[in-house]
Amino acid sequence: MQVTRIATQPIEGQKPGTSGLRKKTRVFIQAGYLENFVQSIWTGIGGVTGRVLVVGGDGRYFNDAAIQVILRMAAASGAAKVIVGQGGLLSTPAASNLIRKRGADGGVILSASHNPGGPDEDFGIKYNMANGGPAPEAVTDAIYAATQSIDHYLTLETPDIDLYTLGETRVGAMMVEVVDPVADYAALMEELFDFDALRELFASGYRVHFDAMHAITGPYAVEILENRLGAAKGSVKNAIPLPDFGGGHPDPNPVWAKELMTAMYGAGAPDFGAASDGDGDRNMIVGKSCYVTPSDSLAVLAANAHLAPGYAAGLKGVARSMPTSCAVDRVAEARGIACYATPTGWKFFGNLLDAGLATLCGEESAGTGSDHVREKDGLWAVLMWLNILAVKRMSVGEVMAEHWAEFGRTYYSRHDYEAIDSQAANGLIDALRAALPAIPGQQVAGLTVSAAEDFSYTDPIDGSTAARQGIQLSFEGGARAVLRLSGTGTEGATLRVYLERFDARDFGQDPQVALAPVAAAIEALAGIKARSGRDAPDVIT
Ligand code: VG1
Ligand code: CO
Repeated sequence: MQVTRIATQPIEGQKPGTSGLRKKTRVFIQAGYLENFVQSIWTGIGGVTGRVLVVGGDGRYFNDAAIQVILRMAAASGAAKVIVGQGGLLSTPAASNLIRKRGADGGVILSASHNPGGPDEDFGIKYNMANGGPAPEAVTDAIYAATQSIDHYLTLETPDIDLYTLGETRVGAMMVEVVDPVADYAALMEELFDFDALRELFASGYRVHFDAMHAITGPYAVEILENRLGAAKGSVKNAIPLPDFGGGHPDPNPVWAKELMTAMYGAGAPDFGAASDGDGDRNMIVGKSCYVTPSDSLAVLAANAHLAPGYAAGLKGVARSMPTSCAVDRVAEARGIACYATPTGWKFFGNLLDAGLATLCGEESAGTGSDHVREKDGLWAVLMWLNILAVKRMSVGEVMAEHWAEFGRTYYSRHDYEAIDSQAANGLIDALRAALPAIPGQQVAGLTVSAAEDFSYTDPIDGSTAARQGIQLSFEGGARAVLRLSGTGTEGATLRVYLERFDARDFGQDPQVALAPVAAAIEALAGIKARSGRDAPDVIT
């Protein structure tokens, strides 16, 4: 088989964002677009000669074709072996686990995660390191630099590789091993959670509604919840991964997982509801008429993790992204463990997990995970919740009531202004940044600003820094707001406004009502309506 050298030139804009490179599928399928980026990954990581990689994706449109390109290019550049999920499928946490379990040098994950899929929607690609976690900024910067000077890529002339038959085949000098995408992941979950207790729970008639949103977690959830744990057949809804996710947004929140919300808030609701996203790393938890915000979910898991066998020894520490609510901080304080605040994006948790400084991590965007892999993990969070509920013999609502009674409630909401004009969005952040020194002490809409900063982070392990990670405004009395621009969108800019307010006594308010004063203060300070041209957020979660 022939290695071919194809001349190319740099393509603008191949800069990885919060989680890899995401673009419209139409952009990705242009001749040379994916190839340029893949060759730049090889360059950015110092080459793939002799290396072992894991490759898989969430099954969205272009997943299979992209994997063929990557396999040819890995072989042409001298990789020793690629381990690929059958049918090209791997959830993000399962890929992370495979990299770790098989001692691979890294992995390539194809997904635009919670973004919709299809020819007119989004595609994405990211590189994960030997620890199973997303490449840190030093590596994504090197990859981006390579995209700016690339002049050729290497590929192998070979027919399409069979991704459906399990086992090994040779492609040139490289071995391709097709593996069951679910088996190793399911085995890991059995190590962490009390499957006997969960089987008993389901045997007693406990009902779950898991919405896989026609994305990657379908096969994982059917195998674990229905086959191994005995949840009723059909508990996993929308279980077949589809290239366009059935036309939906595979983003597990009350807006996009409407079907689940309707079931959980209706008459005869099941005991427990959950959903995951495109690539299986996010989770949404909802009890009977009781939606759990991701920030609260992280706090509840931190307070109760020791009830699951894999965490019986307690937690070494916890970490949250900076915009995630401070609910988990209160648990950490009460338990006497450290709590770290990092910039948005799972890559910032990697060093804390590797160094044993944190056991649990979470993000307000429905991402929770632990040191069992180096990615957030949707189904893991679902099993952790179920394990806790099985031990406590409580409903989700009872667990929340107990939690707030002990730690107080942090009302929380995120307001997204999607696909607004990029210049307007940057103008808004720039103006706020420029005004920061003068903001503390100001009275706005009845609230007094106690601190205002542009968040920057220094990694406690390697000393790397990340600046300009979001404008954080704190108010007297324990309210806080964060404004930042999304790094995963593919159209214009998306402004995210994160709002929180602590209440030690009153737990029964509607979050939007409880947070209205904070939202009003932010509007007064940032002028979102005028600058974005929007009267209200597009998505409130
Ligand atoms: C969003 C979330 C962030 C998450 C990232 C990747 O990023 O806010 O918390 O880590 O998506 O998640 P941004 O830059 O758009 O705010 V996933 O599940 O889409 O890989
Ligand atoms: Co995801």
